[in-house]
Amino acid sequence: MTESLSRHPDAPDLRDAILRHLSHSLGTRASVATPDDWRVATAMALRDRMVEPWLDSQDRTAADGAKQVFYLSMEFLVGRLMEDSAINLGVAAEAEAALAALGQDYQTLVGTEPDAALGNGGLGRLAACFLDSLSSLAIPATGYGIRYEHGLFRQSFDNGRQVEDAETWLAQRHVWEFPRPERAFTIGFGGTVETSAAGACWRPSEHVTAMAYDTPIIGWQGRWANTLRLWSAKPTEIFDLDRFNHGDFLGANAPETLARTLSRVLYPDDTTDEGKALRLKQEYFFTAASIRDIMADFTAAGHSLDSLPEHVAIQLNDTHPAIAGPELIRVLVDEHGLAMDRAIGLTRRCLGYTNHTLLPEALEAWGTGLFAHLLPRHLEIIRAIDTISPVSIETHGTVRMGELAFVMAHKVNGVSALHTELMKETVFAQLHRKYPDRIVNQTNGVTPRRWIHTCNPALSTLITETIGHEWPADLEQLSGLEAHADDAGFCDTFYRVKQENKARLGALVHDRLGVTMNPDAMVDIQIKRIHEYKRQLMNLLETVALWNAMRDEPNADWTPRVKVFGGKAAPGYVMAKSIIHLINDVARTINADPITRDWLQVIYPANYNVSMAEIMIPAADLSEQISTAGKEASGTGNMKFALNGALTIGTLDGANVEIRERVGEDNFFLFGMTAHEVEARRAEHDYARHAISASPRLSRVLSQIADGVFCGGDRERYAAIVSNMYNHDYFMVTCDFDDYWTAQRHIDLAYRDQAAWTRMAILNTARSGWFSSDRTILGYARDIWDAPQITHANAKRMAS
Ligand code: 26Q
Repeated sequence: MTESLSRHPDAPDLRDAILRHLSHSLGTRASVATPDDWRVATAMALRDRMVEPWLDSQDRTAADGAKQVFYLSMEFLVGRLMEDSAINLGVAAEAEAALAALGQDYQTLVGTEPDAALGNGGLGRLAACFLDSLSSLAIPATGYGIRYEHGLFRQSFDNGRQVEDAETWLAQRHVWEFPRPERAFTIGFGGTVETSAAGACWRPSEHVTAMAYDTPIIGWQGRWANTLRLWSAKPTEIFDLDRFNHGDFLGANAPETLARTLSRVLYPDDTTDEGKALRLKQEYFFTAASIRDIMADFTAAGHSLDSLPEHVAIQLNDTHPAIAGPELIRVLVDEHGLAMDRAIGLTRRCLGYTNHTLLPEALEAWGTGLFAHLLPRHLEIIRAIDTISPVSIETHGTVRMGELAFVMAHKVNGVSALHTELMKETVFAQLHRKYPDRIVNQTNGVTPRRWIHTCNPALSTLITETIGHEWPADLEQLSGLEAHADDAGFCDTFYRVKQENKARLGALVHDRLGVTMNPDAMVDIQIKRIHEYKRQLMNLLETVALWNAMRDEPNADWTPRVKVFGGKAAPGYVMAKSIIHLINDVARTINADPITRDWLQVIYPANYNVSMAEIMIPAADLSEQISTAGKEASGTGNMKFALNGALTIGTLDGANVEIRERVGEDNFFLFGMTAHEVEARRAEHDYARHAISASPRLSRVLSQIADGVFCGGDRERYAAIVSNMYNHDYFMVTCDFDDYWTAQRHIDLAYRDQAAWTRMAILNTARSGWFSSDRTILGYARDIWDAPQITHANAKRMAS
């Protein structure tokens, strides 16, 4: 076998590499290999192709002495890696042919890879898109996070109720990562601080080891690869032999137990802050390991400490790693002997902070007592920062992480234009007055490699045939499609691509739920975490109202629809779980109704995740982005839908505002109150009761739910939901309902003119190129990091 790693592989090269890995890495042969053996051998063959560009990228960065970006995030929701890797390496067709020659189906193998679900939702997926863009743009960067043994829980439905099970992505072999036992740091917790003339010295009482696992993140066309470095907790000592010898068998296991729990599981709450000690320990664990790692490389390079901000940009993905500020100060003061004020100044020039929410219940705060107990030296440092801060970080017995992150960062950014303006008006109003240049906007984006090219191959082919092959690296080129919006041949193919993608979703739905989707129906999708502010309930109430209308007039000419839902609720979020139960009850009732069966179906497959999104988004005609205005910081699913030619029904919230500006108001279905109108309405007495009595349609639906129409007459089951609508409709479902209904009926009419609809869909794709995460990352690099792009990266590799 003469396979060469330095030239572009053809199918026989990859076939040989797969066979070599089957035998030499997995100890088996083709005749007896299991499907998982084939998947792993293929992944290894692809991984081989990443190593050279990856090591070259590291060499280039070191040789240039270039500034590096360190992206600290509790979550990286990467999903599967096989297909994206093959595509970014430019070897997808070769891999498919190699496997075919071996009697294996590439798509089937791809589908058996477990999703790496190391995140809850938008924030984690954004981090994964950013990694892809940082590599595709050849910006030297490292993503730092936690190698959770168990990612986000697996969701199933038991009689319509959500059930959670532990997720086990590592149960199948995971070959994308390289364990680095030599990259390990001891992380302390608790203990005391000794202060002497020489300074302060923290003596922790507990220790764990943080060990690195590195995953290469290969960029578009395989020119550059950055590293995702995830920390796993290991015991500093296997067990306490002394305690064991004294008969304390359980106590002897204590170091092991602490270590195992630290990186065991991802917290499944995607907004509410529960203030759990283990969560704070996780935050400190991965942040401290990352800071130690950054400083180890920085000092090894021989730079002076004063030049730290010229070499290091650290981005905090929300406040979860906000302890990075005090930790870096601690290292500079206690370990390198810097004065406190100098350390604070240097640290601030390194740090940037991204805020992802304005919801008060989601702003992290920890009890001072817990902080003093776990991180006594950091509390002292925070008190020192407080002496120069215009607002108190420590107040009323809590340490507020938002204020800490703001004060310790030189730039603070929101994730959409509206969100950034609301940040200035609300949570950070006082700090913004004091530091008017600190808050900047960086509207989110998504990677076009995964979210068009990989997940929608038919659309990708059509785009390439129409405007050439450069768009995945320069997404604004999609505007070139606009010239074809009136070209009958192009429109016809665009329409057929959508129909094919609907058929692909139909197969998934049939497989999971046994329901046959009407191929002529409009596919209307809402996929995201279940939250009251995202208003899945409003969508469902409208679904019931539509069902009523159809049954009232069974001879009318209805526009057929499939309403698709997907998403998980935090296990402790009772109202969200009740909404899931209601969606499933309504789905069962409506799908069994012979009167409406040709017009209305409700589909809710369990365990929505990245891979399911990759099937659903390309199939959508209509994207539901219906949050209460002012509550959704940005949204990123909204962008994926628009890029894949779905029209949006949405409020003026988050990035919807910017999507509408770009695609044009005629190609976007707007409804609902604005953020300021919402605030004003909330001050009105009994606003929900007024809205309900003014809407016979809504009153009827709420009565049906109260009467137990969807659950065999059980009047108790949804009493809390109904009472909430009347008495505490904080998220204004009732007030926006009629406007939402009206917008939906406009959509019914619009969909009947397929040519006009397809034209609008094309304009959505053509005008959404700005929502590439490449544009977002270039914005961070320019406005926050001052980070370079290494141009002509590995040019010689490309030439060959
Ligand atoms: C905090 C404390 C304790 C336990 C969990 C958490 C926690 C975990 C995850 C808090 C928040 C999150 C995730 C938040 C999130 O995903 N926010 C979303 O971020 C997206 C990317 O910017 C935006 O598009 C969405 O609008 C925003 O909701």
